[in-house]
Amino acid sequence: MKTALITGITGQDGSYLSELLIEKGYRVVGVVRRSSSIENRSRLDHLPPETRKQIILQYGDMTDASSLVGIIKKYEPCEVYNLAAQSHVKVSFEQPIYTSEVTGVGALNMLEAIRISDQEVKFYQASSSEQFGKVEASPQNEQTPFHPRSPYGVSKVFAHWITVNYRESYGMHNSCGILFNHESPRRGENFVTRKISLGVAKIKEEIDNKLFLGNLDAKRDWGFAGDYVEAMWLMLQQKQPDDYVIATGESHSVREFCEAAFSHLGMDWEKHVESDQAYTRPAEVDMLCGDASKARQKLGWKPKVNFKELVKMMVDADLAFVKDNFTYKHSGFRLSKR
Ligand code: NAP
Ligand code: G4F
Repeated sequence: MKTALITGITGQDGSYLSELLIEKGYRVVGVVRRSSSIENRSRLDHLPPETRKQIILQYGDMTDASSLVGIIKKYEPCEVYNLAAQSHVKVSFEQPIYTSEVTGVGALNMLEAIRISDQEVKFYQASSSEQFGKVEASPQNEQTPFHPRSPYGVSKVFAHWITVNYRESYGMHNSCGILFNHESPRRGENFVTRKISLGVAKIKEEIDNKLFLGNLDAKRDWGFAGDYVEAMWLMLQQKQPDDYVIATGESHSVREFCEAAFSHLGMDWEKHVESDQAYTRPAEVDMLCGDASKARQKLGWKPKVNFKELVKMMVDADLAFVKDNFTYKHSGFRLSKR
């Protein structure tokens, strides 16, 4: 049985990738951080017991190189997917050094752990469209120069180039997936799409009345996370390692996402959305749109879920979530069940 190691297994992508790899017959080892609560396993909670048996959770941290060395030695994975990161762009302005240690140097810690193990490992690095930042061409492809706009983006550029450097220097099978924004009902609640879908559901159920957002003009190329983890796996099945842009090729503004989400539940977004400077960033990425032709040609990958379907999927899931988790009290307040 093949063993795959996933860092960031408790995150959005980690959970979808685990399911995919288990379906394909892998034993999955996931790196988890020690936390005082077990809440951060919630994205794996829905897995049936027989699937859970194929997942081993092992304590470790991207900033603790010795833990990564120990994990590679102990489990001898043939594929390593490095998804762990402090992945929130705005938070990276508040914690720039921490972000660079986890998101940037963390990747190098893993590459070193693999290099000194002398094992044959295929490595996937979760690169990001944030690396394009203040875009120098549109749509962005593998040749577009990087111009990151945040400590997160800069850290990802470091992780990307060190991955390429270890490929060129040591002949390692390292591939970078430059993934554009991808979302799902499992998206963290402080990313804009999920913030909107959850906000819409709470407003529909009269738990809230307003949704406060930052820059509505920003445009993103949004796809579905379940489609994108398939591309990660495909990259590691290639004979030659390489770097690929993964995107839908369609770009929509935050405003358009709001319009689509509110109108799906028969509401007018303009009555509920208000602007709040607290959610803007010191430097913004105005517009991202990816060209995934190389992935289509070489990996045979293309997205299956379009923008409208994604919005509907997220809003429907959050409406069910809100109905399940919030209850009406006769006093007139609605209280969270949790
Ligand atoms: P996510 O939901 O924020 O998950 C991040 C994961 O990293 C979590 O499992 C988290 O663990 C883990 N982590 C954070 N700090 C760590 C540390 N010091 N040591 C070990 N693990 C740590 O992110 P995602 O959306 O799934 O994205 C996966 C990867 O793709 C990230 O690297 C992200 O930067 C990158 N990416 C994402 C997108 C996107 O649109 N989603 C696009 C391009 C690239 P806890 O649960 O303990 O916090
Ligand atoms: O949802 P976001 O926070 O995602 P962002 O910054 O594009 O980063 C995500 O995608 C990257 C891929 O390009 C990943 F690498 C990264 O890890 C992460 O997953 O914000 C999207 C846009 C931004 O322009 C932001 O300014 O939405 C705008 N926005 C407007 N109001 C908001 C809000 N973003 C957040 N999080 N919260 C708001 O209230």
